[in-house]
Amino acid sequence: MTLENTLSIIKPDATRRNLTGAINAKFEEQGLRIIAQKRLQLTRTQAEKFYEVHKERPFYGELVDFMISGPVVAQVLSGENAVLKNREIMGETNPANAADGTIRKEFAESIEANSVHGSDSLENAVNEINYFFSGIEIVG
Ligand code: IDP
Ligand code: MG
Repeated sequence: MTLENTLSIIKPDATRRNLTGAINAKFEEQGLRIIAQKRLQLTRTQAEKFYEVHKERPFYGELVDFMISGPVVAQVLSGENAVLKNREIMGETNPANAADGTIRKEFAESIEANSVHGSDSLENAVNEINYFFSGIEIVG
């Protein structure tokens, strides 16, 4: 058994539609624990830095605009194999390809406004958690 932490972000399309609780229920029903959580209005600089790995991709500018278009909820999710498990709960990036029951299938509006972010590796999870949270804010 490998207990992991991963970073989740509930994106502006979902906070706008008051879906924070519905999305959190998906995590909890499937065995992930929310061990840190805060609602934030990201600045442009903060969003640019968070998505720096996508800087060269054609959608980078629009993605940053979207991520600062309203509040987000940053979270640390904990559980067995939490990184991969969260990716499964989220579903594919493009909601058209996402499996039934996943967050993106049920809630996403588009490939961009796809309701949630989740770390894609344990190494990125550590870096992304440290970007948003200090140790004292994470209560496992
Ligand atoms: P992921 O969120 O499933 O890990 P990534 O490829 O890391 O997907 O892309 C980061 C985010 O960029 C996506 O969640 C989505 O919001 C946005 N995005 C990805 N591909 C596209 C695209 O083709 N057009 C517009 N936005 C995109
Ligand atoms: Mg990604």
